Amino acid sequence: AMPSLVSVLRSRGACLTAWIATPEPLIAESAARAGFDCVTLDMQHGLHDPVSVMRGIGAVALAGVPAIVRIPVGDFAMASRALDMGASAIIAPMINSAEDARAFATAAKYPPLGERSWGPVRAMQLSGVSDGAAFLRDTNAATLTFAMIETRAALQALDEILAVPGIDAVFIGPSDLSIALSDGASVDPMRADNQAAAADILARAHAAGKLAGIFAITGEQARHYRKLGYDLIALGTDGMYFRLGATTMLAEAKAE
Ligand code: 3PY
Ligand code: MG
Repeated sequence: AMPSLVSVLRSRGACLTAWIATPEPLIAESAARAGFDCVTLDMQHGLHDPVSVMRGIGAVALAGVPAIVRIPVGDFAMASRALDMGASAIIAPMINSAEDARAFATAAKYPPLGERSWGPVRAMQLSGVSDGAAFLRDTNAATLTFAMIETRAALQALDEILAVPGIDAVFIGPSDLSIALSDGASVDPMRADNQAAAADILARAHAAGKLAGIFAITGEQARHYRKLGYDLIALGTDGMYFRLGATTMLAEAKAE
């Protein structure tokens, strides 16, 4: 059976996730086999669609690590579908109010936390749980909801978002947050004011008993975030892995 992100977090403390935009299962499986703790399939800026998410989750499961899906903005029905296909967690972008957070939780959690509709055939097969009652009992706790905090509105509503019972975690989008905090003047995740805002979000999430994740563009940034205590750290994207590998190998080949 495919391990859940919750169980991997429990055993390792923090997880590094690959971030895959290309809707090809072999790319997701390769990332899983490269040693990431989990693999995220991106439907917001990546090219994944419902069918490639279904196939990608299967490929990641084959490699024995959990899959996460980032849904498109506001497409909370997709959160239910991705969970039905066996996603271990959902990252929802641009959660800017308690209302957004409640709509997300409503789609992602079974009653009494939400109103997720029943139909988890693939998820049950991957989890190895064949008893519907047991799956219903355990799944709200085993599948994580990450609300992305990446606007001024989200920062203002943070405590209300954190108070929504079906929201398990926040996930900081440091690029969008840096654009928002500079009123569009710059995109710079490491800018001091942006890092201070991120540290504040992390502290408030943990104080509320919720998990916190963030996106890192380099290995060095990811190490920095690991030391700060983030629970989930996304590292780069498939495009970056390809480019970095290709340019490094070409430079070696062309060296005198
Ligand atoms: C952001 O940095 O805005 C993100 O959404 C990271 O994926
Ligand atoms: Mg973003």
